Amino acid sequence: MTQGRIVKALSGFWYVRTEDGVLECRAPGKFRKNNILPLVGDMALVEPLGGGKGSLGEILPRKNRFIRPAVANVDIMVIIASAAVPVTEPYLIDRVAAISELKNCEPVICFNKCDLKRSELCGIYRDAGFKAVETSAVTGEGIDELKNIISGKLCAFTGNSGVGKSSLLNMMEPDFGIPTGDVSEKLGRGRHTTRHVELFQLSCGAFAVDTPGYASFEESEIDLEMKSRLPELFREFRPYLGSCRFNDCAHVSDLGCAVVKAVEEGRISRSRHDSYIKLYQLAKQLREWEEK
Ligand SMILES: Nc1nc2c(ncn2[C@@H]2O[C@H](COP(=O)(O)OP(=O)(O)OP(=O)(O)O)[C@@H](O)[C@H]2O)c(=O)[nH]1
Ligand SMILES: [Mg+2]
Ligand SMILES: [Zn+2]
Repeated sequence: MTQGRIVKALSGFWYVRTEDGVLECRAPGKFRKNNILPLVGDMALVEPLGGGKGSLGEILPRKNRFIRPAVANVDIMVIIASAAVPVTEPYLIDRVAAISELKNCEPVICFNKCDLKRSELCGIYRDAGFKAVETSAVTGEGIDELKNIISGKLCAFTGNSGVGKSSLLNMMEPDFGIPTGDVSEKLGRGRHTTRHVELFQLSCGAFAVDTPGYASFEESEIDLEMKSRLPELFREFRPYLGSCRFNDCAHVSDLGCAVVKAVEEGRISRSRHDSYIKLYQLAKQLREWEEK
């Protein structure tokens, strides 16, 4: 048995980088029986079978795991957004950021295509306590800053289709040559250029997962744990939690709510609070449904 990291998942094969190179592996039947789904980013024990092939033996314990993108052991979630076409909704950023916080994974917000249009949102995220970078995969602006942030970490590049996840990776390492696609084609046919999840090793010492863009984050990530912890998953709410008039304050519109007061006084951004309300309502439905 040798140990390695799963770097790609494609059509029922897992590709594991080991000391002897990348091995193409199948999962044994016991994985399916025990409901074990290996993920890109996983550390695994592998039985080499010769000829560049192997068999997965065991998945080592994970720091965290995401359903969509399907990745494990993510240190940093790089949420790529764009103010140019295709424009990213703040709600998408906030949803992914909250889910990342829940899983002990640091969200970093990257406003790409700044050569076309600068985002007005960057300040909102910096004020809220996030690292936020403006980048361009065309001019190279912000690329070094992004490299510094992700250096030595396993990070996942996420964001709606066409924001430039693959282009940014290519800008960082021209050798990657990852296929990228035309935005108008993506919008027209709703097609993703990137179809599978793959982990790339960067010369800055980072490991980056390129993922297919998605229209909506997997709702199964929004569970009861997320519901109970939702307010603290919005990091800029934390100083106010505990100062509301009612202990069971939902921080939505309640009388005497310290969070709502901070929104009204401009200390918390309204768009972040709007996203909180949407997630709160989603999570609330989930509980009502589960209790039936
Ligand atoms: N002007 C400009 N165009 C960009 C930038 N980044 C990406 N693009 C263009 O946007 C289009 C989509 O880029 P991709 O890198 O394929 O986007 P993606 O996020 O990987 O998309 P999916 O794989 O479908 O999820 C391509 O035509 C890129 O050339 C940028 O910073 N500036
Ligand atoms: Mg892509
Ligand atoms: Zn409150």
